[in-house]
Amino acid sequence: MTITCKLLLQNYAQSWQEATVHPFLEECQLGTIQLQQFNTWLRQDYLFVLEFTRMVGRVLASAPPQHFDVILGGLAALKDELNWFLEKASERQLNFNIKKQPTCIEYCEYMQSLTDKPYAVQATTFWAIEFSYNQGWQLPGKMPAPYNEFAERWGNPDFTKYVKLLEQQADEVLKTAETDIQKQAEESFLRVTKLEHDFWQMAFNTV
Ligand code: HMH
Repeated sequence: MTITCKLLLQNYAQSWQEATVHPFLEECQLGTIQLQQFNTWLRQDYLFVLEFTRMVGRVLASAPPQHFDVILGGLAALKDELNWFLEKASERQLNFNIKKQPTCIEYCEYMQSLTDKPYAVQATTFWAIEFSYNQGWQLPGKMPAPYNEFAERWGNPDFTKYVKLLEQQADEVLKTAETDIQKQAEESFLRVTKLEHDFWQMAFNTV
C-alpha cells in the first residue's frame, strides 16, 4: 500500500493534533498569551525560519524540474517572511542576538539531517512543516490583534493553496517510492509532529 499525506494525517491523528493544537495558540486566540511567551516564540521562530529556508533550498536542489515552480514560490514567500519577521521584531524592540533554545536547536539539526534523505522524504517533511502552521494558526478561530496578522500569514487562502500543492508533490513521489523510503517519510512526519509540539511548549514555558 502506498502512503499518502492524507493517510499520514489519518493514521497519526493524535500526533497531528498535538502538533497543531496547543495552549499557546489557544491563548493567542483568547488574547491571554503573555508578552514574554509570544516574544520567545517570535525570536526562536525567526531563527527556525532561517534554517528552514536553507532546508527548502536543499529540497529544491533534490527536486525534479516539474516541482521547481511550487518550491520557488515557497522560497519567494520565505524571502518576504524573513523581512516581515525583522519588521515585527523591530516593532517590538526585540533583537536576535539570542541563543537558540534546545528545542529550536534540535529542530534545526533535524532539518539539516534531511539533506542526505531521498527526495520523497524531503518533500513529505517540507509539506508537514508548512501544513502544521497552516492548520495550527487557523484551528483556534479568528484571532484578535496583534495575533490576527500572524494567524493570517499562515492561514491565508494563498498559503493554504501552496500547502495543497506541496501535498500533491509529496504524494506524487511517494507513489513510486520504495517501501523503505515510504517508511522513512512516515517516520519523518512523526518526528515533525513531535518537534512542532515541543516548539510551542518551549515558547509557552517562558516565565
Ligand atoms: C516551528 N514550524 C515552525 N515554524 C514555522 N515558521 C513553520 C513551521 C512554518 O514555516
